[in-house]
Amino acid sequence: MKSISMTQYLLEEQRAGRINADLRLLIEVVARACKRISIATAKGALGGVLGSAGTENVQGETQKKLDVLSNEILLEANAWGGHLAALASEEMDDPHPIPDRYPKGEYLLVFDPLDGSSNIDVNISVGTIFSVLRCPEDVKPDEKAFLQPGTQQVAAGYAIYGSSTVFVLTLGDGVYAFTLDREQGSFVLTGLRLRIPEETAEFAINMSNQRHWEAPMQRYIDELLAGKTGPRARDFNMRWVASMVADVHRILTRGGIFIYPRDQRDPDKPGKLRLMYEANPMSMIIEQAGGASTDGHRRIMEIQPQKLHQRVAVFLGSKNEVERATAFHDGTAA
Ligand code: AHM
Ligand code: MG
Repeated sequence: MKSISMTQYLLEEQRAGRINADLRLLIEVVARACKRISIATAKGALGGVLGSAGTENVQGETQKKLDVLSNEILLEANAWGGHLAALASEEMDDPHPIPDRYPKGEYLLVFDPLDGSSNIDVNISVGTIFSVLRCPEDVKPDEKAFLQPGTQQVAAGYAIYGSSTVFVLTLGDGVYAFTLDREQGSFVLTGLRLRIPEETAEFAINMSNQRHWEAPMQRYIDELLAGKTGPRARDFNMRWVASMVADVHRILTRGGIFIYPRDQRDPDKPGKLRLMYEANPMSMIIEQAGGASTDGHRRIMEIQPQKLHQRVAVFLGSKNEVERATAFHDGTAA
């Protein structure tokens, strides 16, 4: 079978009138940046990219060298194309305007440049997550312009830097996967209209936080752990990579449920993951593949963001299991 490159796939989407030239360029530029991040990640110790950068981001997390480098790669790649009004990132306090010397476009790009940073130094999969929004007309591209619910995303995707590098994309009509051919240097279409099985017997959660969870969450997981002799009458398997991209990629491939629940450690942090550049893009991908995504109460993509770096509880994956877990929280306050 003749292989189809991402460039060809995007050009065909443009010819069919499903995307415009600017959105095509935007996706190509993000994919090119991901290729550079993939190369830097794969060099590991030889590239001098491991370890801490000695700085903190707006969330008070210590930045790794590769967090900082990946952020710079994405900023630099996207500055000059004329397709963006502004960018925002997990690693920057405020949105980053396009420099005055370059033309501005109609799109906003928001990303987590290197998700799963705690896995960089131990050679476990990490990734880049991104979301594309339209900048409202005649509006300054400041933080307010970004505060749109996930249903407004025009595209979303991630790149996983694992044993192979895979770029997963949705333009709002199905989910497509492209594997990086390292010899050719290009992304090749390897997954068409991916679908997540509705039923699953696999869950992903950081069990070490169990004592901090709310009661409905504790009950739901207790039932899974009870296995064959419990109320669910079957055994469940558990996986937790601690890289959201890797856990989501597994779920996209063979099903499962991923949960990072709200907990009682810090009342200012309803969950760990960030709405705009982790939960929303992953929710769009999961829903486009036939899965579901909630915060335990409502559909994540319908949440009106109040802040760029807002956190949210995340339940996503196989539809029936996400609905069951969400039902445990019905009637309890969000
Ligand atoms: P990061 O963006 O700083 O890397 O944090 C997000 C990551 C997710 O990829 C992952 O699901 C989660 O944090 C793991 O958290 P924990 O270490 O609490 O299990
Ligand atoms: Mg992250």
